[in-house]
Amino acid sequence: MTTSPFSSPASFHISDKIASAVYEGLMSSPRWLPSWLFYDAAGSKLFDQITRIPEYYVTRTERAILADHAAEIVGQAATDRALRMVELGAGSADKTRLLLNAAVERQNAVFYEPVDVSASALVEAQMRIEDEIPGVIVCPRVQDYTHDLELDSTLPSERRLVLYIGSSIGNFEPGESMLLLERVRAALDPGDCILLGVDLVKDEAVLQAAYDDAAGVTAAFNRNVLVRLNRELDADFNPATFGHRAVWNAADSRMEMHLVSAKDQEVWLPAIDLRVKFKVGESIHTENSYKYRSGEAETLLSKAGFAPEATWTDERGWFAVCLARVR
Ligand code: AVI
Repeated sequence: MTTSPFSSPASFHISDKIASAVYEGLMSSPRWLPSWLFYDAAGSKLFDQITRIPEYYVTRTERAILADHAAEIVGQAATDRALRMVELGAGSADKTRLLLNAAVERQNAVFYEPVDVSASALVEAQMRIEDEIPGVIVCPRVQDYTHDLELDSTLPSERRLVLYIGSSIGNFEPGESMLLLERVRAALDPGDCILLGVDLVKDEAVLQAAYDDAAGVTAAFNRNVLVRLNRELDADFNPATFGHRAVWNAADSRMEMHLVSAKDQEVWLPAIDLRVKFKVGESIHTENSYKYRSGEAETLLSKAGFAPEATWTDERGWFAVCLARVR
């Protein structure tokens, strides 16, 4: 039996992963929390709302690119073989659907392998997709692709296309995104492909609005992390006393989200035996969202062992979808 470094009442189950990440982040200077903490049930719902707010151009722009080029992307990835699609994350709904539809049109039936840590998200994706697109056979895989990725071998008549869309790569630090792509590459065979969606550097005002929308949905998404810590670590954060701040960090080419304490205050997190004193104006850094310059995603893919083959972008040059093949 492994013992947790954090003591907690038997009735109060806490995940060691959350406990140690929160402890480390809140003890650091400046303070931070990992952005994966956003995605509990409420946070995932809020993110879903974000994808539909007028200022958040990311989802809409990528969807338009995929809608325009799905058949071409699928055809180029497949060459003369049958495509098998893997998605990192449990299905980005209508964007994935565009590619699956194109694959079904091309080859009548397609295997779709969503990879996610959440078994329930996978079941939900499987039911939704099999229901909506006849011809798609869903093979869910419960795995944490941020740590390891294992795929079964394919038939000689098949080729894999891994979808990593939605600018998800942007939430990883540069070293981590390289490791992630190398891990994907190692799980694939020569000739298999990856489709990577990256958000591009653009006017600061556009970025700022996308991460600090007028309706306050992103602010609620950011604060929800404190609600989660209250529930899961029995903490006593008052989320209303932390302001949402979104800033463009030009030097590091990333949008940052912070939670800024509106007053001097002390927060108690009994489950990890931690008291944190915040000064007014002191912040918790909760997310980085990296934005790429033209050609940078291709360079990253190249360094990770892929040969970039094609990039599709929108008219404004706000988002790029890159197809690259394992050498
Ligand atoms: C999930 N990820 C790509 C989003 C992003 O844009 O970095 C998360 C997000 N954060 C604030 N708004 C959306």
